Amino acid sequence: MSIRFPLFALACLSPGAVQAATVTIDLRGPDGSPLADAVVMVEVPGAHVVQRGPYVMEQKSIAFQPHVLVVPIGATVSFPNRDAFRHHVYSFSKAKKFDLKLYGRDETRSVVFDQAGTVALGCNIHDSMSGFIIVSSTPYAARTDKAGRVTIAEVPAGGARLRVWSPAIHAPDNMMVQAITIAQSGFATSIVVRR
Ligand SMILES: [Cu+2]
Repeated sequence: MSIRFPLFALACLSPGAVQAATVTIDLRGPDGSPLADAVVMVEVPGAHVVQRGPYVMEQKSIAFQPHVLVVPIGATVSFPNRDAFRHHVYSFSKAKKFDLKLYGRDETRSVVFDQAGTVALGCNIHDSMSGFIIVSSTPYAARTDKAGRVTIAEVPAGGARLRVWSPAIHAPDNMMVQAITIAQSGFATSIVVRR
């Protein structure tokens, strides 16, 4: 699934306006298989996030769904419980610490994520429950699909910083960072995550 954020600057088509390009990234794991549920963020100077909620992280069938959710910084995320029993959702992550004490079926709680970074979710009752909320400071952010691919449209051409997050990336914060240059014709690359 790719999430696309329109760029308001596109409305300005005067000469000298920044061209918008499409960024396509193919991610593969160390064994060569497609890396799904990774998050690609393209940081562009001066770009501001846009809130396009609602952002929802369900507890369903004793799992967080989706497993990985990308939200812009400042987003309010709701955590509805769709199971017939209670969950107790928490995070100890630096980007957001919170604790949603036991609540039952079709009840919900919400949390505002006001700091960029990775928020690992857990449930106090069900140790097997694991999920992630990636809080992005750039509007050009999306999750890789089952084919390990992400396509982000309307990114301003020019210098940018590419961030890739996946638990499969063995680096601080599971994050790979590299400088890229986005041509007006677009930017596409394949990245193999090393062990
Ligand atoms: Cu639970």
